[in-house]
Amino acid sequence: MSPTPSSKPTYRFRTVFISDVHLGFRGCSAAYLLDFLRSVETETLYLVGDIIDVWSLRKSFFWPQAHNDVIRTILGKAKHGTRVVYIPGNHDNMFRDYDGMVFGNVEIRREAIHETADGRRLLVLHGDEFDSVIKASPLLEALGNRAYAFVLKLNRYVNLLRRAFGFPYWSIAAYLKHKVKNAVKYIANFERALAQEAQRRGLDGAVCGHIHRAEITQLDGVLYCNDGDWVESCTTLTEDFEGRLSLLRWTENKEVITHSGALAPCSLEQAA
Ligand SMILES: [Mn+2]
Repeated sequence: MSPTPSSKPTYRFRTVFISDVHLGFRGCSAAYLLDFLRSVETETLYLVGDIIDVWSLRKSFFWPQAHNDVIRTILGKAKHGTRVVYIPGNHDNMFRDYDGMVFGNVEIRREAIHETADGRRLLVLHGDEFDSVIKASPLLEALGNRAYAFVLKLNRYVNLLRRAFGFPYWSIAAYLKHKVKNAVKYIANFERALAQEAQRRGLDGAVCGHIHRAEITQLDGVLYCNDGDWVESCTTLTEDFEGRLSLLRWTENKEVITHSGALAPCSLEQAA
């Protein structure tokens, strides 16, 4: 089958994990996420929390067409054979009341155990459950406050300008997070708490979201994966059919995040 100009490339995965989409919040990068969802086929799609930002919707109602399209695209996948598991986060915590139920082919779960193609068992959960055990969490406070909303707003304008001048997407918030010492410490504590929980349960690792920082790393012999977010970094965690896990950054450029944190051009096998 030869690709026509209208047909998009399709990437096939065994599993895709996305979280922290924040639909209903102005900072949500729905257009990039839509492009991603329309470009991939996956057997299982985990929605790892903060998919709909109910907190933000309550403050000011914002629901553009693109946000609706994200929901429709996900429900379309659920209808056409993708197993969709929705694990609510803290911004959409009211859905936690429906633990164990199925709506429109979407399974709602408080948490899940995912088994990779190579037999590793991973705890999948949003991660806000660990905020209380981590002392000093300035980043967490920042996630809810006005300064953060301002940074994201600035982020949008800067990137509109960058795009107008032909520069690729660049995240101010992600950059700042890397530079602020307390934020770095909070991230380290969060990652360790998640890894320890997986270890405590005798699992091989954990997959989470919440702190908006994509990562795959080994901590105390346990795998820690964070699928990132779609307000700052536009990242997703993927599993291929051999059980290999990767982080992708999906903007104008499609990149694989390497273990050193550097970005490499996406070299995924393309199945037309
Ligand atoms: Mn969260």
